[in-house]
Amino acid sequence: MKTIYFCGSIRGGRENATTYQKMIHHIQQNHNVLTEHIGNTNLNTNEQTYDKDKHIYTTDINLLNQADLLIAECTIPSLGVGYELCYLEQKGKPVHIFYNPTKCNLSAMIKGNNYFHLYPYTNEEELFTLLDELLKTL
Ligand code: 6K6
Repeated sequence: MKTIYFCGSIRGGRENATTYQKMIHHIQQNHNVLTEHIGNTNLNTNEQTYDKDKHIYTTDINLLNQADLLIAECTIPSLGVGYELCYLEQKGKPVHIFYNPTKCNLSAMIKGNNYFHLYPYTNEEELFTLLDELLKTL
């Protein structure tokens, strides 16, 4: 059983929150997901105070340090997710990135980096087939 940090957009936009939630539930069948809250479909993303943001940052860095690997859904661009991908790259931990190329133009800083494992998908069936293939290797 691996300890996984799942990343998805929060302030970047919550349009794909249901997909994050389904991916998290799928991963949780066999692994420990540190960030179940990313799949919360009732989030108020407007609530933001400096103190709360400091707490979120400190908590998430602590969780990132505990993770064996990172899985991200990157179709919705998010500064926070980009930061997390880079953070785990610097720690030398595996980073797996899912995205739908028919719905986004993924940044060259992600697509052009050979360190990252990329999983382009065009529909939900393909997404979960690719996710299963990855989970089988863990
Ligand atoms: C409470 C419940 C769910 O979300 C909250 C409050 N906000 C955050 N809580 C935890 N992690 C967060 C929060 N906001 C951003 N993050 C981290 O940054 C997550 O790990 C996401 O992967 C990433 C999203 O960044 P933005 O830039 O899209 O917000």
